[in-house]
Amino acid sequence: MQLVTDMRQALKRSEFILHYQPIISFASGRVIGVEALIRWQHPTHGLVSPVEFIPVAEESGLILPIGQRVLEESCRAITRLNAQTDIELMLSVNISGKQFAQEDLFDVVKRALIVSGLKPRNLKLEITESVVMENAKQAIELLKRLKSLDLQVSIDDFGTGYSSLSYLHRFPVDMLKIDRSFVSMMEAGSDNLEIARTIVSLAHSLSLEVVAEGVETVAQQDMLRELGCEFGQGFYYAKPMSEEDLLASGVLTT
Ligand code: G
Ligand code: G
Ligand code: MN
Ligand code: NA
Repeated sequence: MQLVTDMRQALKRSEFILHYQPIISFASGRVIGVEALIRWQHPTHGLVSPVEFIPVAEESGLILPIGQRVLEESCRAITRLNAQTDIELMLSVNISGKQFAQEDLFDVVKRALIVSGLKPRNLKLEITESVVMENAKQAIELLKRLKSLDLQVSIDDFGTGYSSLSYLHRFPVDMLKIDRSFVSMMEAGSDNLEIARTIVSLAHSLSLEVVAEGVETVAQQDMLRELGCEFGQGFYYAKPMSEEDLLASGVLTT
């Protein structure tokens, strides 16, 4: 397939770049971390969204070398940012299903931490609900092993998978991320508001923190804060941007 050949080239030519989207604390109004989001800086097509190529990268196995590059580069970038600013940012990195099933994920993560010098407590791995639930027993073992590195784990796109709620407490995770589909149409009296409320209360009953993704309006922020959700991420605060723009934008220091 042509796309796979192109992606192999892109990897060699370093056409994959990372953008970082701020995550804000509702309590302080400050940026507490960023999520790394990959883009393909294509020589003719411009900036290509991961939606277009991550599924093919998954299928072809290219997600493994790409994912390793993402981990190392983002850990290095946040180490640099943390050295240049007063704040200590957390870095969230998406781990796909195939990466999570990879034999040496533990070694890949450990290596990224060592080569970058990022403090393990400042790294958070985002794994989707459907991936962790697919093979729950193995997932629990791998998560325990990863967490022995002193990093954190969040369950991404929460609410869209098929969590056995009775099972959730066995997962050694730190945070749930409310999927943006629930935030998008969250109005007073809506089903989405009730779903968000349920997720926050479930999370807190398990001593997990909650971040809402796709926050686009002040109204959404206020409802989420009212529910007790701790963190928000979305266009209302900032779009994903390059490391350079993140520093220049001033969003980290305000
Ligand atoms: O940034 P954007 O909204 O276009 O991202 C779309 C999807 O691509 C999201 O579901 C996100 O989780 C996924 N994605 C973005 N960056 C990465 C990455 O570095 N690795 C993996 N596995 N998925 C990513
Ligand atoms: O699946 P994951 O949560 O990793 O995906 C994050 C994706 O959501 C990124 O592609 C990012 O660009 C996108 N995104 C971030 N903030 C917003 C937002 O406020 N609204 C919408 N529609 N998309 C967002
Ligand atoms: Mn994510
Ligand atoms: Na998500």
